[in-house]
Amino acid sequence: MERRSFLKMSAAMGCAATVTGCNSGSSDVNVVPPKPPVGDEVQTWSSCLVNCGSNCPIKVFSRDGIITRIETDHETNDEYGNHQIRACARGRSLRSRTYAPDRLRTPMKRVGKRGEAKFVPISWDEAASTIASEIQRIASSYGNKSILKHYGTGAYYGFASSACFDRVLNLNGGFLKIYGNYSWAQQNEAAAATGFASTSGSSLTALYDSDLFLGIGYNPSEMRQSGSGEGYDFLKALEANANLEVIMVDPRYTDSMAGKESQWLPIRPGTDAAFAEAIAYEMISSGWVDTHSKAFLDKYCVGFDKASLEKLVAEFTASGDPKKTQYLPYIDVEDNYRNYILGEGKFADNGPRTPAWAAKICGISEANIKSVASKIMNAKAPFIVTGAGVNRHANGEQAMRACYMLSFLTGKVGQPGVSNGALPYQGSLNRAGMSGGSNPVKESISFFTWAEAIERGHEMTARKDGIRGTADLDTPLGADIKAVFAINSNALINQHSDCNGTAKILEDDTKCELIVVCDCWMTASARYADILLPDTTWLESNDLVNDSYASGIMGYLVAMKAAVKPMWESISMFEMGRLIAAKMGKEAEYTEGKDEAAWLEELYQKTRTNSANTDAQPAFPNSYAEAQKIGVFRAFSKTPVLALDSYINGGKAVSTPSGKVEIYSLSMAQKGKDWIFNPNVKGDYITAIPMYQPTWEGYDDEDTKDDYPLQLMGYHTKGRTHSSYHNVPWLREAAEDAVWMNPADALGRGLRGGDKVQMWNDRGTVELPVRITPRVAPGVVALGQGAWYQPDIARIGRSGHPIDVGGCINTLTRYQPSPFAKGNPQHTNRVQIVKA
Ligand SMILES: Nc1nc2c(c(=O)[nH]1)N[C@H]1C(S)=C(S)[C@@H](COP(=O)(O)OP(=O)(O)OC[C@H]3O[C@@H](n4cnc5c(=O)[nH]c(N)nc54)[C@H](O)[C@@H]3O)O[C@H]1N2
Ligand SMILES: Nc1nc2c(c(=O)[nH]1)N[C@H]1C(S)=C(S)[C@@H](COP(=O)(O)OP(=O)(O)OC[C@H]3O[C@@H](n4cnc5c(=O)[nH]c(N)nc54)[C@H](O)[C@@H]3O)O[C@H]1N2
Ligand code: SF4
Ligand SMILES: [Mo]
Repeated sequence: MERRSFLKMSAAMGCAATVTGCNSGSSDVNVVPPKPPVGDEVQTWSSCLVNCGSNCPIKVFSRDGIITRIETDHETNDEYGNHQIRACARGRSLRSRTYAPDRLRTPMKRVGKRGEAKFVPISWDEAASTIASEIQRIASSYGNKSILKHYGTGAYYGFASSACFDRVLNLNGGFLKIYGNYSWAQQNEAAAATGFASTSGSSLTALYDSDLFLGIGYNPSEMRQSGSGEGYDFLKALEANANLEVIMVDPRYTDSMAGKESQWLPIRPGTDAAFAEAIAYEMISSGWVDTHSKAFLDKYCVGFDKASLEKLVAEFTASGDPKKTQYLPYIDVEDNYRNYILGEGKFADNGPRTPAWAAKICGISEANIKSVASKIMNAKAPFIVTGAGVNRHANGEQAMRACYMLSFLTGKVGQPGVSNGALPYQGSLNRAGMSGGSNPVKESISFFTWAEAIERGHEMTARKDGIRGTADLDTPLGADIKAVFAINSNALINQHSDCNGTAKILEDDTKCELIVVCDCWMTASARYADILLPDTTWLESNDLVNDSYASGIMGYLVAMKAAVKPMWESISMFEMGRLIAAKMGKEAEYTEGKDEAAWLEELYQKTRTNSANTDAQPAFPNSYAEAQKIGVFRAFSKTPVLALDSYINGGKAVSTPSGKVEIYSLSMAQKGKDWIFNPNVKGDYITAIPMYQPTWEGYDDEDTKDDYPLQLMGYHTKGRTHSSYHNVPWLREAAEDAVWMNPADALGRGLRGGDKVQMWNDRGTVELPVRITPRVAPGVVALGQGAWYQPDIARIGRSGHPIDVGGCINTLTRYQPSPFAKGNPQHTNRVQIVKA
């Protein structure tokens, strides 16, 4: 179908075909839709605080202290820019989630073996005094570095957030910090090394001025589903610019396509760098770069060719500045991008990165690679986005950098309608939050290496393990992790790699001696707790929240008001922190003399005052109580934001060591030489220029290909936000949890759609249904991440582990930190599948 006619049809259909919160596109924009009848119900505002990047407002109706129904924002006339921030199917299921039978009702302590999930109820008094005395004991026996506040993103509250636990742990002398995150670890490092932030792309309103969109692993319709989110901004930009050619590169045919694309290029996971390099080859070998963009590359970038690196060496030498001269031993002028792509100089043995070379690796035909290259060269304003799916791989850092290069090779970054390859700009309203206090512990570990640090934290170093904050590259962290606080986190087991391996580390309670889990439901991670703390849910909470960190161009604030009383014995995280601090004799320092209501009023007033000085802020009433009646405050700016505008058009240096966009990354060159890598892990090295890295369990990995012929990749599914919302039966029906397989791969295995299959590798076995569909590339299988790990100890799978009948992808993923970011490669896996 033509893209234009699809857009007309999709407008007519509304969003019936998808589980999104996207808006109807009604042409009669001046009509505010009728409000749902209130009757004798009470209506309050809450918010969905899950980690999807948006915190959508939620309208809650209740009667006699019971939630009767959930509605969404219908408050405006829905004209784009003043549109409704509609919740997706997940947010609308919050009544079921709040009343789920597996809600945690009282504090509990473990009585069986760790992981067996045998608990008995205890009082809040006992929970608080156990935690207080345990953290005091562990800090004095092993040091504060042995206490970890784990990664956790289940609730983006304003003040009743996990920062309450930071306060408690800081009052106890501090804790081990983490850097990076499961979302963007590799791309954050890749972007910083190149000269920008990973979220510094042009705004999607800049797409109105573009004629070519290239989305590499970019799927906003499924991963930014808010009715005012990035998915909606993307849809609006496509509608506004019917001349835009849209090319999508993804192993899966996603909802971001669904007829809206001009071309889908299914690619093999982890091979985007090869695809990008072949496009670069076409652009450079044809002489196009020399005639069209060489002047741009010379002026704004370093590392394209030998001359640019020689110039850099001369400048650094002349500067005498040790901040610059420290890099001189790491610069090899032969190691430049042009040589590499053309297969010249020191790269003569590699051969040129031609489309014929890349096609064999990435699975996109030579003709299609050449056609994309020529479209990029001919475009007036190419807008390229590389999504974070590309970063969550074994070679994520270099794969991202390789894709970023394409925008710079055009020489057009900084011009209207052009982006730099990063994720699009997002608008946001600021709100004040509660500080976690100051942490005297200076060391930090990569978020991903925490379970390893339970076993060998004492010997982990910067050089081998990316530890930060130690005296030098070889000074060890010097402590194993002895206590873990998993606060609104399911990354204790479910969201971390290698569930079976992690379970083994956690089960031994002589290693990690204390595990505290604070959640609202009995999740896979909650089963591994020593002490379980039941939190109130969003619908039972008062707080002030903003639109979160990736909510599209619209910024907003929601003044939440509890619709119902805290259920059973659940209390807020603020109250939990207060109880523990009191047992430590530090209640006054913790509360600073304020109760929840006083904190909320203070943060509201700070937010109001701060925002009075910025543009386009909504008007806020005098008190928080008045704000709660209004509920939602929004601000939108249609003015396009351009990537790297301040550098290209404003002359402000970027924050790389050279101050320029680094095609040759000095920090990567340095770490690539100074750090120690594991020679037994294929792909464990860092290069100064982006290069396609064949890796362990990659497409071309001979070691695992025969046993595990299929590449398995995860994706972020509409049915959940990570593991959150897994326990809502409606959503399990609406978005099937099945592994996607191409008909060509199903044929040889005698599989039919809906069959139950077993999928396994050396790390585990899962059992789940198969969905046979051409929406996934041959040789690749895909599974929505986040289902709850549920090992059935009565049944041992082919891998030798209990079969995970929950269907959690992390039963199959490998714990192997990536070379530079030490991040999570959770989309890189190989598996075999047979009928169960
Ligand atoms: N294989 C694979 N694994 C992945 C990913 C992948 O793509 N593939 N993605 C990774 C990414 S990007 C991320 S960000 C992580 C996310 O990992 P997590 O941060 O663990 O996110 P969730 O799974 O949503 O779990 C959050 C927990 O918070 C709880 N929670 C929700 N609301 C509240 C509340 O109000 N109070 C409290 N106390 N708890 C609450 C939920 O029940 C849930 O147990 O997962 C990572 N894991
Ligand atoms: N519905 C929903 N929305 C979410 C979340 C959720 O769990 N559910 N999680 C939220 C969070 S915390 C995050 S970090 C973001 C994550 O957002 P992303 O990282 O963008 O999400 P993914 O689904 O991992 O990957 C995006 C796309 O990349 C594709 N992809 C994977 N590997 C490759 C590859 O090697 N090459 C190419 N070209 N494409 C590839 C996937 O098929 C997918 O369509 O989503 C957020 N939004
Ligand atoms: S999951 Fe995300 S898009 Fe859906 S309602 Fe919640 S915040 Fe909005
Ligand atoms: Mo994430």
